Amino acid sequence: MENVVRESDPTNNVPDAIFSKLGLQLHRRDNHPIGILKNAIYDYFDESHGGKFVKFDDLCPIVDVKKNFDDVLVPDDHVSRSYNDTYYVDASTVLRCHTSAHQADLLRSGHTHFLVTGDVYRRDSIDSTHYPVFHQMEGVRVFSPDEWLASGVDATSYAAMDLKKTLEGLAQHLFGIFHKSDHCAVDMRWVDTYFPFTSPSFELEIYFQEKWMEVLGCGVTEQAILKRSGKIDNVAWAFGLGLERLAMVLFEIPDIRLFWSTDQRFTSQFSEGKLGAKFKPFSKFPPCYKDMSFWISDSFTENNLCEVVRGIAGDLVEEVSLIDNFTNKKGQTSHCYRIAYRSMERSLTDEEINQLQWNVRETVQNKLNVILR
Ligand code: FA5
Ligand code: MG
Repeated sequence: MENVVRESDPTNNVPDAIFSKLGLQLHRRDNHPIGILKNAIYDYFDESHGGKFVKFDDLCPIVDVKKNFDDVLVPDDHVSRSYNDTYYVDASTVLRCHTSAHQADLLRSGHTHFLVTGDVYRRDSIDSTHYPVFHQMEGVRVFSPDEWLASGVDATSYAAMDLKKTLEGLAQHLFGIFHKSDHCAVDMRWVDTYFPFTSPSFELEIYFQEKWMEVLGCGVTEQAILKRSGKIDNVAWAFGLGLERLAMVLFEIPDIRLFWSTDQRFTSQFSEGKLGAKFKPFSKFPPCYKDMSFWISDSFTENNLCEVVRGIAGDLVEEVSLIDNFTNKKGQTSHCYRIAYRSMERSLTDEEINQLQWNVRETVQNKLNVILR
């Protein structure tokens, strides 16, 4: 029945593979790395804030556009609202693209310290640290004037300082020693950034697999959000952590697809409360690379390409990367993408890969309005 409804609704862009992830709730499994990490973060907040943080981990991921965007001040023309970036169930309903979708409601109902953990959904690129379904934990803390007045600094600086201190404390709790030491467990840095719902805003990056990887976004909550929930004299901070990315560092999990593996060789390596366990790769099969070049049209987007590739190859695709891009004298633009195929669980045959690539080429040509070269 769902299929009938979904296919007849032109505003629905949720493929079956994504739809089938709804309800799996990896974050509520105590023996799964995502659940183990969630519980460790709970422990940290319980210890540091005496159990003041109220926890939510079962809020429905299907939300109104209003909750996901308007309530957190995302402008009407912001890219994240587009069908290219977000999964729409219908014109006014989305699969939440962040746990920030619940901030405003929880503030309105009077909460001042809370954590929201859940599965979130995004049309995105394909590589070892991006997956269309992942898990975030949102944290929000509201301060009352007496908390910053005594400190002598202004409300915003006070909240920003407390935010960074709290998250550095979390990093210390999870990884041991915080940066700037030769003996540190991980290298981290703060980067200034922009979010519609916070100002100032920051990201925390961790050095992983020879690159800086963003693990969370955070900042001081925009006053408009607090005012709307009746908190006129307050200041607040908020953060949203990517649980997969933190878990990859903590458990040394090399590829984000592994979180979805039901292979015993993966699942048996993790158990409740064991944060330190390092993942032992059970195999490393060779990747197989296939390149494809085409003339793009104005409507071409990389997210659409990734959606097609994932629709055909599923978790057998490891990475899609643009390796060449040029515009000729006639103004036509050509892209060359390299697709890396590799299973996490077995060897792929040449035949199998050729068939996948053939299907990808055909579908790209038919659906994406491009001309293969
Ligand atoms: C947000 O989602 C903001 N809502 C976070 C926030 C909350 C900021 C509260 C301020 C206040 P961002 O789009 O950067 O921000 O995503 C947050 C984290 O989710 C990223 O740092 C990253 O760790 C993770 N993430 C984002 N996209 C993916 C993806 N495709 N796969 C896996 N993890 C991802
Ligand atoms: Mg970001």
